[in-house]
Amino acid sequence: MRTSFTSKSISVSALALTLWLSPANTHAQLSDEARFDMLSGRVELADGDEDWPLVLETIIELNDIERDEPLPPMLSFFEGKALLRAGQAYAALAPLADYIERAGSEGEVYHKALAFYDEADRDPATRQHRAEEAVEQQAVIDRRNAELNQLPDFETLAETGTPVGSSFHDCEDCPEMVVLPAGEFSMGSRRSEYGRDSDEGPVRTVPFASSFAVGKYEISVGEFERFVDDAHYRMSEGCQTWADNVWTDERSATWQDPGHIQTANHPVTCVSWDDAQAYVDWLSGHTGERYRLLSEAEWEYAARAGSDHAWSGNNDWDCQLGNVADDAFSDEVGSDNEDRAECDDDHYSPAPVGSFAPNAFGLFDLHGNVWEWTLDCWANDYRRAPDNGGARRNGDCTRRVQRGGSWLDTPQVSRSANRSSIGLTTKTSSIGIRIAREIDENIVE
Ligand SMILES: [Ca+2]
Ligand SMILES: [Ca+2]
Ligand SMILES: [Ca+2]
Repeated sequence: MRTSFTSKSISVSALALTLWLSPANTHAQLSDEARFDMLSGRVELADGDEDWPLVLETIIELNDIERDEPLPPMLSFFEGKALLRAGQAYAALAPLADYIERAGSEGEVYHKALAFYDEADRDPATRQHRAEEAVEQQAVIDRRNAELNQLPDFETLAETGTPVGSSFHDCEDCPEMVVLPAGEFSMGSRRSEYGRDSDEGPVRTVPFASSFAVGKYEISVGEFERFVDDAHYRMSEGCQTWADNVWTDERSATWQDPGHIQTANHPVTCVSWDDAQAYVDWLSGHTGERYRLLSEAEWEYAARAGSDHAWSGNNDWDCQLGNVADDAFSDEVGSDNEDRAECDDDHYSPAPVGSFAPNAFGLFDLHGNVWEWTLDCWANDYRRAPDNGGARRNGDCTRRVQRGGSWLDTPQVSRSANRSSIGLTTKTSSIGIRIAREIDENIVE
């Protein structure tokens, strides 16, 4: 049973109270650990006194102390209870859920936490909040559907003028595609680029003889769901998910439950290269068009969108460019990687697709959010790579190239030139899908 921290912390609480009541200048001299114990004791006493504002105020102070460990679960319990009693039922749900998940035993406090959670869940204010959220979400979906319904199919687009840069889709529920121009670009990075790895060279010119189309967004959970339902597609068990600062092989994790919060509009993750292949094969059959993953060269061409900078159009990262490990991420996981983005992009896990600015080709989320599978077999550099923009079929074909970095990688990892590889059958909560579609028709440039 865990009605207080530990017997040690009870005696510490008494000490803490003494210190707390002593002159204010004593506080400034306390070590972070002693201050933590003192404030923890204050929370416990304030809870006993039913002084909910003081509980909440003190937990904010505790959060400001720099420590390697997350706050003890018991503090989440006190926070949830205080919020509930202070009339903030909806806000109480998260800390109570955190306590229930991390409690580690099912003692008296655990059952109290369950009861508080139920109370907060049934509260009219929570219901009101949920109803408002549902209305907002529906409005986003309606707006998106209205946009999609106005998209032409490719033939109509090709008849009506200059399709390069325009969007189309091949069926009502099909992913939105953008026509990229034929052309050439310089693939790879210069030695002076910060964060560069030796596998990003030798730099070479890659031509694309004809236009092709690229998915405007990463494939979303909703789009993948249509495939799974229609094809009755079955996937292997498990996925590597990121929890408590480590990768865990989670048997119960799936693309529907990848260990982070998601809606139909979030990018699908926990999909293997084979799953991505199955998706494009299904979409090709469904539409009668040739859909596939991008080659690595096509991916970098799409990501650069005419730019030779580290990130499309920029040599300095800013948080408008995409969803990477940023201040929000560091706060959530309690880590402080010095290469993380020193700004707040507002997402510590994947963001709904299209939440950030598009690049000059009108494509979203090439930098960060989720990694994207490409067709190519892995090789350590570009020697012996195809010179026509196609996919590499020599090298280690048990591994495929992934591009673009993700929500838990640094901005350097999301650079246009960065490369990485991952086993064909591996699924992680940081890798997803972007698709290409071949175009046979003559394009008006
Ligand atoms: Ca982020
Ligand atoms: Ca991405
Ligand atoms: Ca790399």
